[in-house]
Amino acid sequence: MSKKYTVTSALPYANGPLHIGHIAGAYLPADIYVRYRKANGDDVLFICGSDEHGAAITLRAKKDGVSPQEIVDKYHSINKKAFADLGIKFDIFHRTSSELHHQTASEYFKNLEEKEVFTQKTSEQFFDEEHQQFLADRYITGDCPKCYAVGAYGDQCEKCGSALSPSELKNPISTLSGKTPIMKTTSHWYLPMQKHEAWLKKWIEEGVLDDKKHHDPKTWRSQVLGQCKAWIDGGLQERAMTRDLDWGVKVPVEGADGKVLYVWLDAPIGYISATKQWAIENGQDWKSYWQGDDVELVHFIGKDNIVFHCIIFPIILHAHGNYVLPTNVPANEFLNLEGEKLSTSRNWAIWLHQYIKDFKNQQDVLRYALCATSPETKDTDFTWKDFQARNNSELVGILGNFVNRVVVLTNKYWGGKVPRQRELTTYDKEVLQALKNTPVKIGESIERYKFREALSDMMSLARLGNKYLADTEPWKLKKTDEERTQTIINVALQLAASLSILSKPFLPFTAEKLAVMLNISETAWEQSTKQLLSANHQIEKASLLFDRIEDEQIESQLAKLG
Ligand code: B3M
Ligand code: ZN
Repeated sequence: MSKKYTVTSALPYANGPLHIGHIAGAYLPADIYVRYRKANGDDVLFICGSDEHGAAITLRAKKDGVSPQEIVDKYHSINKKAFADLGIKFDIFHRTSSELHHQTASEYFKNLEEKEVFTQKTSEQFFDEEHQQFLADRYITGDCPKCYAVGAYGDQCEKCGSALSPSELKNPISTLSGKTPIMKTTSHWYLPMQKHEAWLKKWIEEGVLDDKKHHDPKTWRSQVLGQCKAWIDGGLQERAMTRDLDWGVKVPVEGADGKVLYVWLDAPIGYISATKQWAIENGQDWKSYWQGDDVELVHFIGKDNIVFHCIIFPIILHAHGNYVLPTNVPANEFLNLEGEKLSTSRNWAIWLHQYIKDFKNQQDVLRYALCATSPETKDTDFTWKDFQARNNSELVGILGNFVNRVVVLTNKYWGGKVPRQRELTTYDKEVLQALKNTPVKIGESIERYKFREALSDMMSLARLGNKYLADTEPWKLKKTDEERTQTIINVALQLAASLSILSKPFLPFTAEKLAVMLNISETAWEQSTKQLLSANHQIEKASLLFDRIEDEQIESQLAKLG
């Protein structure tokens, strides 16, 4: 059986639109990875969907005075469209409010409950008497015990960043009624993570699972391993897997009325239910992407989701049995904007749907800028100036310029017919050698989740093409040496053709335009190592791949911030 790749991107909460921080964190790298693997002929399934449960959604609904369902319906479709507009091409973009998901998560919980994976326990929790409701952490505000800021949430103080639990807050207030909540006894299902410490440690630190080699820990990013180790060494604890809330997947046990699964239990199961939905729609077997030795599961996420994907979900998968565990979790660090943390409430963000509106047909410019500054090993900064410079000097100046020159000359000299290659100089051979080697190099970088490096290798090939033309000056040779001119343009055209395949994971819209311009249909990665254009092949007229971005556009974007 051939290997299968199940690739997931974090399910975005359907409580607001997407911004560039989300895209850089979990979606663009995954899309590049998947596009490359597909071009490589691998069997890949790319899974995502909306995370539609949890207090983030109910709070948002309350604020807007509408039902949670209305909120998730609205943002599910906005986000689904924004992803498609940017060329983030999931095989399925599902949703956790769907019946299939509820059923899947519910069965999963029952399975674990029967295996006695959970412990049940009662505790005292905040309760709003006026609303007759237990209060999720986010529903309680109070004074921070660490920095004394007012308005800290039950799970975190946004002023000093401390992680809190609701009982630590001074002067707690229910956000529902504005009154002081009382303490009331409630019972919940807990996951005793400490029981799983031994095998988890082996799996994470040595890449060994059930006495078998599972993956090479050296292939994991150091910050991911670092976070996992810190969690494990800090001592794993039990964590409640259910909540008193009326929005979510109902706890499928008698007498558990008013309780739902913790959103971080149900959301990752959303990857599985999405796969089921895809399988139904495509007449496939979902299990073959989740079970069996030949499956590689890869989770693309932001760093704030590491513990859920590297510890909690693996415990859930392992406890159930049969399921594969992730072979890698290439989590990204954060992307800042103009030197500051992205903030939804301060509108310090670039919204994806807004970008798509303001920069028509320039999706690839954002993809390029975000990949080039991808926060793979540390937090990085997105600035509009950098975005402009990357477009004007790299996309327009290098890739666009190279393609334009060679296509224009082919049309001008030979009516768009690819000229013949004659005797090759050492320089020509060097260029063709680079054409042969670069695809392998890019592929290796992508397989190691080094997308910035991969992008830079792709651009190096375009840069080489540009330099080759500048050095050989075929426009000067045309009058004196027809054969030499033909050879140079042929070689340059071969590079351009190869770039139409190599640029596709990063710049899919541009790659398509380039393929149309060169009138070629090859898309397989392996083809990009070859000279794809034969003599006399007819190409189209030149059209610009990229447009310059002017200062005024950048200034008007900067004015929108904050
Ligand atoms: N919705 C959290 C987030 O966007 C969450 C991811 C779920 S992945 C299963 O940070
Ligand atoms: Zn604080």
